[in-house]
Amino acid sequence: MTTVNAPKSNTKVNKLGLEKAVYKGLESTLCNGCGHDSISARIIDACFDLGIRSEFIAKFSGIGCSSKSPAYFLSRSHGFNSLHGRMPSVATGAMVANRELTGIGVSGDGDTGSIGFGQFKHAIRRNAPMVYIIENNGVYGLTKGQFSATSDVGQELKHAGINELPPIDLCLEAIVADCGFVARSFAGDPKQVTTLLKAALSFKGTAVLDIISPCVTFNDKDESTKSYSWGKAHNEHVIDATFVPYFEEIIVDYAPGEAKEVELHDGSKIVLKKLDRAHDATDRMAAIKLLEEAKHKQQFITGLIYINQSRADLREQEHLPETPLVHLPAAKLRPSKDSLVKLMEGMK
Ligand SMILES: Cc1ncc(C[n+]2csc(CCOP(=O)(O)OP(=O)(O)O)c2C)c(N)n1
Ligand code: SF4
Repeated sequence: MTTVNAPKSNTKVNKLGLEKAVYKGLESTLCNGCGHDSISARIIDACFDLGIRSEFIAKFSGIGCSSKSPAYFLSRSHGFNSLHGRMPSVATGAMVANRELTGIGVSGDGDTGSIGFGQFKHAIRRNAPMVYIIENNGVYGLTKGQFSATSDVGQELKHAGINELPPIDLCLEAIVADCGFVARSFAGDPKQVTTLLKAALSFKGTAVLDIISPCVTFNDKDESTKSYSWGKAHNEHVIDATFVPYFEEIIVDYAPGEAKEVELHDGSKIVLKKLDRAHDATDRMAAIKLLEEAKHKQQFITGLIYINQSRADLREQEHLPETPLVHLPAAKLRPSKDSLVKLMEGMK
């Protein structure tokens, strides 16, 4: 009998021994060049680099081109494509039911800033454990180019006319709602998006990541703050955030003394490098002021804008048992007949 050795593959594998291809999804049906596809690619990169097991990820979305995108990454994960604006409540329920899962919610600026605005605020208020990604293109892409709640005032769109309403800043709204992780990036900045995604995936409460994601079909005019050209010209990095996973060697490429380290719950660290603006991401009021100032200058600040790890997440608030609720037998989950009788008696 002869033994044939399988040819050794030179393809890079992660700490689980998995190739990046394992983290991919279906072929995208979005327009060529859509910023949402770049974000899907970054989610694949981040999960591959971190060595996350796709089977322990649950992807959630609402309705929109952005909300279609979970089909294009992590095909081995759980997924729920919910109703328009309803992603946060579906994700909240699933995260409570199964504490073993890491949640990734993908939403649009319409899905979050318009119909789902209340849901967005309440998920943050509860500190539902999930990465909440807003693929922000300042337009309703799927329904062909209406203004969204983040469209610029005075902006003109072919069919919608001129927008007279001021935009909602979703990072500002997240900080006001007491979100413990608020970051903004630009789909065309792969390094920063991947870094922030890795940090967000290691955060234990709601981590909001607002990513400017140009809609090449309905909102890519040079004067739009959500276009590629505007993004490239006005993208001001507030901090250069370097994420260092706990299971890898710590590698830093900048001089000691310039960095500020924030330790995340799982032992991994995020190192913040102050650039020309001395922004302290742990200072809530400074973060609000920064965003307000940027709004007036029509700039978008990118990087980790605010971090606060002191809030208990929803699972802690609910005192969930170690065993995920989905694995508990019905007898343990349902109140006993006696306790229900007592409850009813108490209401008489
Ligand atoms: C209850 C309800 N209202 C309206 C719609 C129509 N609708 C579908 S997607 C969408 C907006 C999508 O915009 P956004 O969330 O910004 O995502 P994008 O397509 O730009 O990625 C709207 C209004 C719907 N599907 N359901
Ligand atoms: S319409 Fe816009 S948001 Fe939708 S897929 Fe095309 S480029 Fe992307």
